[in-house]
Amino acid sequence: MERAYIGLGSNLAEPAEQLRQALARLQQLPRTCLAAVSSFYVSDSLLPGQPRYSNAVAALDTELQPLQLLDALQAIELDQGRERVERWGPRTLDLDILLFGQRLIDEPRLHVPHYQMHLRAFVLYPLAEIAADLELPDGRPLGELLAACPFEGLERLTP
Ligand code: PH2
Ligand code: MG
Ligand code: MG
Repeated sequence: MERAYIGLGSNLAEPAEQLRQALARLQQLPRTCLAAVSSFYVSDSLLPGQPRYSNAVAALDTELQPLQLLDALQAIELDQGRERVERWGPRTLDLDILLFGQRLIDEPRLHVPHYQMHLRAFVLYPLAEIAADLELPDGRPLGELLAACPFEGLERLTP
């Protein structure tokens, strides 16, 4: 059993509803327990000219292997109407494996820790809500990353 953290994001078709639907699906994953969910946060897209994003982070305790989990997450993305048109294009649902235990994964389909998660307020602040004492695989404490990443521009929605 390993603890994985999943970043959820949506900026199309009722984003908060997309996140709620995705959480219901995460709850039903085989050999997996949805252990914790952060509040939802709203922020501008990193790419200008797109609708604002809703984001959250979930903790999963899973016996799935990383690529099995990735397959399951991509199936949920597709079921919720994800279309891969352009990189970083607007999306109904994005489910990213942020961390998988303390593993470093560098495969064509999967890079863990997730690329640039350490720089993104919409990942770090929800993650800190459910895993305040976390350390990244390189030993950096989450608190150190937060201290270097202003909360500015994030809006936390009350649950
Ligand atoms: N995801 C992106 C690009 N930009 N901006 C915010 N605020 N939240 C996201 O999840 C996000 C983004 C591509 O994955
Ligand atoms: Mg993403
Ligand atoms: Mg993604």
